[in-house]
Amino acid sequence: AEALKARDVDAVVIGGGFSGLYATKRLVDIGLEVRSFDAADDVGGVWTWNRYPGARTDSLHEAYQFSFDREFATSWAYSNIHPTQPEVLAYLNRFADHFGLRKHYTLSTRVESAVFDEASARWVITTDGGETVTAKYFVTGMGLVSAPILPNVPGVESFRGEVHHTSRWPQHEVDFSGKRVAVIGTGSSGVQIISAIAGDVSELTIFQRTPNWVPPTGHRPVTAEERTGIVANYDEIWRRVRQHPAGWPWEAAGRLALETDPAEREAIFEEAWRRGGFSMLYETFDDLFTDKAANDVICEWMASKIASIVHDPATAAKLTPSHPYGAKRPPAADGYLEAFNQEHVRLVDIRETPITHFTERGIATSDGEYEVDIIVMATGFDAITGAFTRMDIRGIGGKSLNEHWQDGPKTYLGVAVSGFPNMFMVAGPQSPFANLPPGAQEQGNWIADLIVHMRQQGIELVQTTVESEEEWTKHLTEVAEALVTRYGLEANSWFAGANIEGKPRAFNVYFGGANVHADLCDAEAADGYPHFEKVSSMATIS
Ligand code: NA7
Repeated sequence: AEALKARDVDAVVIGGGFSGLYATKRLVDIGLEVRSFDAADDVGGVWTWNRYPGARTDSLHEAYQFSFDREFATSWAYSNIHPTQPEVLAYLNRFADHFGLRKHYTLSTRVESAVFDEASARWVITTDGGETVTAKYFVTGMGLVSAPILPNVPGVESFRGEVHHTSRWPQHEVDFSGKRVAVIGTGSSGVQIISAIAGDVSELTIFQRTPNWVPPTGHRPVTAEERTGIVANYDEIWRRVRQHPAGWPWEAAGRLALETDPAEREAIFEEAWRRGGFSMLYETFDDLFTDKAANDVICEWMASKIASIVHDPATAAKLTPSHPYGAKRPPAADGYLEAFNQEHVRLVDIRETPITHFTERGIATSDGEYEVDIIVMATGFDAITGAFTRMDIRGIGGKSLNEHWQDGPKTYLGVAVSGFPNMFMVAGPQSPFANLPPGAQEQGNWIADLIVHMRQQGIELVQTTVESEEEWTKHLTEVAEALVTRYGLEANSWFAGANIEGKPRAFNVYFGGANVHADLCDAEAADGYPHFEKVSSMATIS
């Protein structure tokens, strides 16, 4: 069947997760011939890779899906309020099946390069399967966190036990029972797997570089009433999602921490902590991002919570972050802090005692060797830009995207890049940090609408302008610097490219709100795409 797939198509899409699947669907809907690729052996995007114990989204069940097809969206429901990895993967598979998307995909195939050929005004895409495909439109949906990184210390190949990166988890179950296990990294993946396996292992050693604020998830089954509510309140849920800065089905809290009486504040924090997940950040007070003093109040409260849960004061102190809440992507996990009260769980602060190298038996730090059977790398990703910079993408004049982004990404609205005509990104660099599926749907629709517009107007190519890119990058940077997200630079946040030595320090995501971004995208379309140059043939583009 593969051999029958066309080598010259209207559009190539990279990615089989939320972004790529939806873009594929929309482009097929408007009548394009589409070839889509994914390196994984099945559709599902990051959810095919992140199979580690405890993996789940922090997004809420009713909004962690697409809304465009009411019947499809209400024909089933997730079973837990924060859907688990197997359920999200099942949803994406069902989505691909229901809309007949699989036939467009070439799986287990990594796109290695995408080069714009000026003579033919087409994108030339080559894969690690040795195939070359040409297309008029090139659309990426490669994921924000899909290019994994390992610690920058030597010797991992000499370790005799098992090593797994959370996002390259094996298909088979890893048996942790009775094993001595090391987990490196305490981001979202680290805290999830630590909570999930702490009770099974004989020894658990956690290597922490930067502590995180980790509220519980409030994980529980979706109630029968909530299930009915998804159908009954469908329009209201999605109206809220569209209007919320992070794409949650929530309203603003409508109150400020600094204007609330301390006793009432405590009660609000306590209740949000009980509800778990992003409630602490988005359902308590509206000034946490904008006002460092307000953020200090919630951090102080969470610090006392850590001290009340973790028995050993020295461990509690090490687990307490110094950065504002929201300056790094905040994780959530149930029983994470409690795990440190177990005799067999210990915390190694690698700022005090850095990892020097891996050994045959385990991990060596400046303070000695830790012998283990399994090492879990929960060390994260070359986030946001890594999927792009690990490929060879070239636009007009052979200019490489890597070069264009050497000081950090530059895009217009996170969707388009100057000098890279007819290339569109879903959830690309500089797009909003928010609940992903609704954003992927917005952007997929927007791209399809633009292509329809091009066809109606006889436009062959569009590219955004250098000025538009500068304008968006400037605005995005000003927003990030006005909020507590500015502390992300010091806190190793991948929001700011600061989790990797040598990576350009630049804000990679938009913190001005998914709602604001969607409004800007809508206006851009309504105004006839003023931030784009439109050409009817290659001769007029420069
Ligand atoms: P994250 O959030 O980037 O977390 C990675 C963790 O690994 C974090 O604690 C890092 O410390 C730590 N890390 C990274 N490099 C090293 C080295 N060299 N040595 C020790 N520790 C290291 O990735 P996740 O997979 O947890 O989550 C990614 C996103 O996926 C998540 O936010 C959700 O949106 C879904 P650091 O904080 O950088 O000092």
